[in-house]
Amino acid sequence: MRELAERHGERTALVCGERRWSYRELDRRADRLAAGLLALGLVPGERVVVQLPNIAEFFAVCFACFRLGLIPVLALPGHRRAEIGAFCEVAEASAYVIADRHEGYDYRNLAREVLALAPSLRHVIVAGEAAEFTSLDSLYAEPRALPDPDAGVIALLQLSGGSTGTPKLIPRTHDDYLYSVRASVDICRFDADTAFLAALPVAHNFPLSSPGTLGTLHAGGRIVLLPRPDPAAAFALIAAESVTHVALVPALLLVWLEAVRGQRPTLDSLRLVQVGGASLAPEVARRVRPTFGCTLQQVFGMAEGLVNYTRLDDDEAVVMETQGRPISPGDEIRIVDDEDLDLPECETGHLLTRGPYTIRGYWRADEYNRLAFTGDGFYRTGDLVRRRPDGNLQVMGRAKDQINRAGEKIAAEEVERYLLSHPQVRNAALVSIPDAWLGERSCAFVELAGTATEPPARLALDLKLHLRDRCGLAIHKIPDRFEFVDHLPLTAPGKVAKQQLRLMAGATKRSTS
Ligand code: OOB
Repeated sequence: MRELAERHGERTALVCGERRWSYRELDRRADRLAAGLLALGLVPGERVVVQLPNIAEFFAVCFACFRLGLIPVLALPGHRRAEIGAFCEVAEASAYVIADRHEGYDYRNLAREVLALAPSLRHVIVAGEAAEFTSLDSLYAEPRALPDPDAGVIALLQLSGGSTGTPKLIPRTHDDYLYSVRASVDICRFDADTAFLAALPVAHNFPLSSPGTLGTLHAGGRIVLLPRPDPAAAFALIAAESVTHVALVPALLLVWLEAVRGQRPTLDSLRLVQVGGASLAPEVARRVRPTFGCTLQQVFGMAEGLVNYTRLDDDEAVVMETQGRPISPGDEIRIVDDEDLDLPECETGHLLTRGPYTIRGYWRADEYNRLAFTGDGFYRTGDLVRRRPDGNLQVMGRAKDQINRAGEKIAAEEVERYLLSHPQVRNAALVSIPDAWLGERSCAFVELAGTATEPPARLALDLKLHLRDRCGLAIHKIPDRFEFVDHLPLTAPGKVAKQQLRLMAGATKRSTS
C-alpha cells in the first residue's frame, strides 16, 4: 500500500457513495488507524474479527491491521451470533469491528451478545454511531513508525465453507496472498484503467483477491463499492463510474440478466464479467456476451488457496464449458479415486491440490488437518472434477457434505448440530436440492422425538425460530424447506443416506417451508 500510494498518489483508490479516497488517503488512514489500534493496546499477532459491509472503512481497517501485524478474521455481514461467537472463540480474538447498522440490522446488538460469549474480546470498534463501544473514527491517531511485518507471517484469516460442525479458519500469509493477487492481475489484465465494482461482500476471497479489490489496487485502478447487491443500484453505478470489471456468483448473474431485460441500462463500459463461487450452467454463460456486450470469465477458486480462471483469449467453448486452469505453474493438481489413486486423464474424481499459495493446514485444527490434507500436504478440496486434455478443469460435483446456496457455503453438519439442540428433534439431516435461481437450496429432514401434535408448518416455523433466535445462526443457513419423517434412511454402515434423501426431496410434492 505504501508503494502504491507513492506511485498513484492522488488517483482515486476507492469510491464509496459520495466518498472518494485517493491512494494517499487510504495509506494515511492505514497509518493513523494502525497507531490508534496500537494505542488501544492491540499488539502484532492478535486477531481482530472484522465484520463490515461494502464500505470504505473495510479497507482502512484491513490495511491498518496488515501494517500493525494484527490478523483480521474476515467475517461476512450475514454472520450472526453462532458464527461470530465461534470465530472469536477459535481465533481467540481481542477485538471485533462492525458497522453500526447495515440493511436494517443493528450490529451493536450482535456485539452485545457476542461479548457475553467471548471472554477474549477486549474491544468492540464501530464504524458509525458507537453507542457504548469504541468509535472507529476516534481511533485515527498520529502515525507511529512501525516495523515492517515479515512477509511470511499470517496476514489474515479467511473462512472456510467447511463441512464440519465448527467453522475452520484459513491462515493466509502476506506473501502467499499477494502472490495469488499478482498472478490474478496478470491473467485478468487488470490495469490502471480498471474500475472494479465490488458487488459481492468484499470480505469474501473472490471479490477480495481474485483479483478483486486487492488486485484493483495492485494494478492502480479504482474500487467502486456497491453497498448491496441490488441490480438497479449496480447498473446506475456502472454507468456513473464507468465500471469495467465485476465479479458475480451465478445466482447474482441470473438476477442481473433478468434485470437488464426490464431496465435496459447503459453498460457500455463493462469489459469483463467474472463468474465463480458455484457452478455456472453453460446456457446461462452463453447469455453474458449478448446481454452485457463483454467478455465472460469463469473462476473456480477456494479460500484455502487454489484459483482457476478461463483465460481472456480462450475459445468461446472453453469459457462456456470449463472452469479454467490454475494460475500458477507451481499449482499441483491431482484427480484421484476414493483410495487416493490417480485417475486416468478425463475421468472424474476428487480434486487434491498443493501449491505456492494453498494452505497446508487450517488454523489450530491439528486433528481435522489430518483428514483435510494428505500426508504430503495436498489439500482435499471435496470437489469432484475432471481435467480435459487441454488442461482445463470442469467441476462435476461435490463429495463434501456442503450446500452451495447462491455461492454461500453451508456445512450440513453445523446446521444439523443446531437442529439437534431442539428438544423435539431426535435426528436431522440437511441436504441440497436444485434451485433454478440459487443453484441449490437446503432441505432439512427431521425425525421427531415422540409424536408431533402440531401441524408440520407450525413445527417448521418453530425450528426456524429456534435456529435464528436461540442458536443465532446466519439467515442463509436456515433451511429453506423442512420434511418430517418417521425414520431417516440409513446406509449399511449406519450413516444417514443423504443421496436417498436428495431423491426423496425431489420426489415429495408436499413441502413445508
Ligand atoms: C470461492 O471460495 P469458497 O471458499 O467460498 O468456496 C470454495 C468452493 C469450492 O471448493 C467449490 O466447491 C465451490 O466453492 N466453487 C465452485 C466454483 N467456484 C467455487 N464450484 C463450481 N464452479 C465454480 N466456478 O467460492 C471462490 C474463491 C475464490 C475465487 C472464486 C471463488
